[in-house]
Amino acid sequence: MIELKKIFKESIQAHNEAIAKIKKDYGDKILGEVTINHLFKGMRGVPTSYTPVSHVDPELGVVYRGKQLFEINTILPKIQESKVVSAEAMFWFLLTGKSPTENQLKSFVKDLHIYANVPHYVFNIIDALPRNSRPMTRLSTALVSLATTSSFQNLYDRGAVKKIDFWEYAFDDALSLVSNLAQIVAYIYRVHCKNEDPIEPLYEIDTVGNLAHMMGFDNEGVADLLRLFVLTHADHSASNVSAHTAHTVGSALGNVYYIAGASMLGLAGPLHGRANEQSITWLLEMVKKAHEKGLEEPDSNFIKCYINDALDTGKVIPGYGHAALRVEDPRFTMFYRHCEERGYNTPLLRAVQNMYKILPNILKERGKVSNPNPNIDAISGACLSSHGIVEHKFYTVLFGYSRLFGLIAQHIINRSIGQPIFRPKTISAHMLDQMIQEFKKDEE
Ligand code: CMX
Repeated sequence: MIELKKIFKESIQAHNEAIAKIKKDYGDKILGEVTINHLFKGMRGVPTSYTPVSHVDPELGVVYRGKQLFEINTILPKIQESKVVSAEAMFWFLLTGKSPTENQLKSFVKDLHIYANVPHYVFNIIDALPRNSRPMTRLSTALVSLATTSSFQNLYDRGAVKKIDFWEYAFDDALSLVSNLAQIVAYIYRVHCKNEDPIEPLYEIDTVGNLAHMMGFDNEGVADLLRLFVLTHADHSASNVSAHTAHTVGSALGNVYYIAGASMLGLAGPLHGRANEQSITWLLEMVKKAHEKGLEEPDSNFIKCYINDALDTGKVIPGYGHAALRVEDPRFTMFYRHCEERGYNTPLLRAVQNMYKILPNILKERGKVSNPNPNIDAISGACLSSHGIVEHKFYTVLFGYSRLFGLIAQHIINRSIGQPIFRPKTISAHMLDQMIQEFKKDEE
């Protein structure tokens, strides 16, 4: 048994005992109320899911295991000279709530190589999709196609696994997926975004270093940016579209590959993960329009007019606003500082900075948007672009790659806490009508 599995087993036993006590002592306490408006507002803010992994605080941003991102980057171990925590350490921490030691991290990096083995048919399936398929379609299809390798599914189908042992097989599948992700993602990038040959993985290097290598970037700048991607995108509670999808599919005892594929389709929507692609398209269009007007770069007057025109025609500005946050997204701040500290200064990053100075005030003045501040998607694409990763349609794949670390950790935990099938209640128009009649009677 690899060490992480042993440590997870101990931590989850303690966790489950604590939850059993909470259910016994406080199980009937009320967490919130649901109004009719909630039905028509995406159940915003209604507590529906549980995970020990992360939550989103309206003021602090995402909090992993009770810790903010800045803190996590200082306490978890890094690979060699890297300035950003390693993805393996992140996964360990998300799963167990503990930091691996330097030696544990080194062994875990090696352990993951043992699990790595992408069957060749997966690449054939990725290639077989129509030429105009989006990279996220290729990613989710590849992930679902791996279900044939699921030991959980195969044993479950044979009736050979007891409920109490589900997590062990979920764990093995999950590690296998974590170790194969980089190769799948890099293949989609090289072959379908760049039209170039795939690059073979290296052995004994960390998974993100390997991803950068397989994408064709053998430099620490790109590897560190991708590690920052994992740190900032790895989890975001259990209630956003991708995480909630993962929980729902998993609650029906779907294997980790179904969960991963389904959650990536949720992430692919423009109001969720794809906002980072849309944000970069928006910025590029703004720069292009400024050039057409004879400006070298969009200046503040131009940006103000451009934004106001967009808002007047009912357009949503990608990368701004948030359903749960009420401050500037700390993940945006981390990317901003990452670029500043390294002296990156491309026209796109300058456009991000100028938008940042102007847009929140305009949104605030208009008074409609709950949070006028930037979220991570306002800058992550410009950072990738400044590092030479200019294929915008690929950006959500990198977001998905990073997010899967958290979703996979949540999945293993869900299997070990005996997560029940998810089944909230639907109110039909007929039922609502009946309820309204009752309210009217009460008012009379
Ligand atoms: N530009 C213009 N209008 C915006 C806006 C923006 N960036 N953000 C919100 N609004 C509008 C909404 O469309 C809504 O308008 P209507 O009442 O006409 O429908 C109004 O302001 C109120 O919305 P809200 O309460 O502030 O925000 P929601 O919780 O409804 O939506 C979100 C949140 C993220 C979908 C929204 O802010 C948005 O569309 N932002 C741009 C897309 C984006 O950046 N998404 C990524 C979010 C992070 C992630 O999940 O990955």
